[in-house]
Amino acid sequence: MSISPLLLSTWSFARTAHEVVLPALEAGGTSLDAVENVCRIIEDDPAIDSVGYGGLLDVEGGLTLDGCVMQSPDRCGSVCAITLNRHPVTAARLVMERSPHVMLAGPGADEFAAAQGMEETPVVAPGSTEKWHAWRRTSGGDGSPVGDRPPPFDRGDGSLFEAAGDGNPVGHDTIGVLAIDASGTLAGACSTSGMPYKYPGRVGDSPIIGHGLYVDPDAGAAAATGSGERIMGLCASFQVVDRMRRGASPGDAVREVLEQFRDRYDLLVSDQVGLIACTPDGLWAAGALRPGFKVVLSRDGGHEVLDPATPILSKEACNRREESE
Ligand code: SD4
Repeated sequence: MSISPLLLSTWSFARTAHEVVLPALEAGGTSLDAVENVCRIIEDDPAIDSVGYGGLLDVEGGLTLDGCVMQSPDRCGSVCAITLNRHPVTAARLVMERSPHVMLAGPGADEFAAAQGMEETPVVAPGSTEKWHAWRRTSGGDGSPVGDRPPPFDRGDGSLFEAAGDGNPVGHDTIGVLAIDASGTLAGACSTSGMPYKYPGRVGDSPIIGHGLYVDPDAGAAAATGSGERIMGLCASFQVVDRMRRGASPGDAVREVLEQFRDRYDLLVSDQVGLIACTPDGLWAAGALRPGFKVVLSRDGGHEVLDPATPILSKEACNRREESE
């Protein structure tokens, strides 16, 4: 059976990458190549300060990148805390295809990628260093929280982070991308520079199979974006796919998992979680705890930046931590 290929990504900054990658997918390319290539384009863009080159630094001025790729429970790969090149999803694919492991971390992951032929590329963009210095001047530079402030609000034009006038970012976001190719094969990938000004060594949900990404070839695929420390507590992507495996629609699966975030955490104003999901036959859904999340959907030669379904929480409910204090 021939399926209409589909690309679905988190955040509007994915649109330009979709415009490059969709034609190849529709010409018979694989979903695995598509998700890797979407991530590579975003990882190369120094204007996107949450992924790859251009990612915001850690508290000590270093940059570590995380990413993963998945086709099925027995075909997945991941790297975290790499520092020598800006393409963690490519490195993760190499782990999947050329190693007996699923996940490599830190120097071992860098060494493996280099041994597989990945060239070193500059990872820290000049703009990231400038932003780090500005943050040091205003925050004290000790990694202490800069206050609870709203998460990023995607206006749909591809830009997300907006310094709040004091050099401090207002939140974080990452690229999660799901694809279906003409043969009906699913693939997903996730790539991030992690939380801005994180403690060195911090790893979030994005490169961890089942947290930032999960793909079951028979049931569907899901990816998460937002507060990694929240997403990791609920195995969010696995939960979405597992619900679909047991018969839920993508929309119901996304909504039920987001409701768990609402019900099981005392959320900060800064906490946002966005989820995307699709089935092998092309049904899809997206949702978020709060307004401000957008997705890019590409199929039949066209691209749309869309608001997901109504956010789970009202604005008032999102602020409940403040209300309780
Ligand atoms: C993380 N979830 O490291 C990742 C990155 C991010 O939206 O902010 N994603 O927490």
